[in-house]
Amino acid sequence: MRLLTVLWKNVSLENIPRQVDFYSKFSPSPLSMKQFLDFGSENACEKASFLFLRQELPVRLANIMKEISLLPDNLLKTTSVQLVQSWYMQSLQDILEFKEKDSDNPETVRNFTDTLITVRNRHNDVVPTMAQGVIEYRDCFGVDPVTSQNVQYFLDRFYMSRISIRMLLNQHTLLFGEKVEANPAHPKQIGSIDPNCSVVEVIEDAYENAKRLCDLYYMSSPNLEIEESNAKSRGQPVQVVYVPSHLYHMVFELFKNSMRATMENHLDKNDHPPVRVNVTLGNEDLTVKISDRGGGVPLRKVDLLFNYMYSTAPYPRVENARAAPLAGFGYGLPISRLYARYFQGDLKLYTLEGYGMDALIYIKALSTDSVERLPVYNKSAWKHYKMNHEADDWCVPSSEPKDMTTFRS
Ligand code: P4A
Repeated sequence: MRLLTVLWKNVSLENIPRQVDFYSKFSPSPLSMKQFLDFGSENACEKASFLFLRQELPVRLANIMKEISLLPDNLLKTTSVQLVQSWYMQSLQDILEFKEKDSDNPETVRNFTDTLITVRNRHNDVVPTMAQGVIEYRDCFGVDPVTSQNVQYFLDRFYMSRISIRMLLNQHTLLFGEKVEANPAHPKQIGSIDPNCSVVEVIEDAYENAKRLCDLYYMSSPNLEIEESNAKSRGQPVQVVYVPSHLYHMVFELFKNSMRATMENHLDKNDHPPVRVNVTLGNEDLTVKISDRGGGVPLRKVDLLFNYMYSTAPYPRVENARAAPLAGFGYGLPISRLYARYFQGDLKLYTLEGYGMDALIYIKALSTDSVERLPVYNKSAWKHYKMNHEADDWCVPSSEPKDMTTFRS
């Protein structure tokens, strides 16, 4: 009976490893902002989106599933990673069922949208579940620089893949799904994209919500000072074609960090230096700088703030454990950086130890430059997992400076 089912239904879970091999041989196709907008314009075609996604989603899923399967056995075999892997297999199977269906049947196209909603919900808890896998691994085997580097490489690619897949799922369901999926609060958005995203409005919104958390915990909070400059159209507000929720995610995270550092660095006074934000639109870049006077961190520790293995709770984290609500931290910074990089931007921290931190978000000013940045599974990615880590090609500084008298003859 089982055999019959397998023969009859081309797509079965038993068959999934073969499907992963097959679809991972295709490279994902990065979309530009313009292409996202075109899918959502007046002549928006649900069928075209369906035809694109039933190929592209399996390709993106299979590419990253290949990388999951290359994880070190000790990590791959944790119950958490097994669970995540099973979600990916199930979702790949669910979507592949539409490969054999008639794209001219409106019911097929409607069922597809429902399937995408199911898939999106299935993957809601991927980030905390993966984090749990890292905790399980760390509790058993500890942290060493090589493992930390490999986990960093994998999770950056894995979460970037996830951001991109959710972007595709959200666009399709927001544009073509039931009315409940549409967003009445933002009628001018094309799915999750705002063609005229007002950067300062998003920043003020994120500040207010971070301030609320800060007030709850510290009974006070730093003020906000915004400076806006538009070098392209002087005096005009800075706008960009962007996903407001991505921008919100990044600045909310940075505000929480700046507020926490500011409050902890000025515990005795009730007068706190403000958090200063500069929003500038140039020809190529839109830059948001968030500056605080929270004392900064030593340069040596900046990379740790982006490190998945070191910043996974409940292991001791970078600083003290006092700041509970504002430290809802965990993967806040590394994932914010992925949101920035997803459309070819970046997020950088510049520390001035003893003074404060400058956090910079770079966003492409032109929608023609905003193209998805996607990981691809190939020989070069494969090497990263199979590489044997040889000795570093930089000297290890000795703690004892050599006594120069040694060299006297
Ligand atoms: N100084 N500066 C920052 C932090 C400290 C900071 C900090 C102690 C460290 C860890 C943390 C939150 C803040 C900042 C702005 C940033 C990032 C870090 O964007 O002032 O949570 C783990």
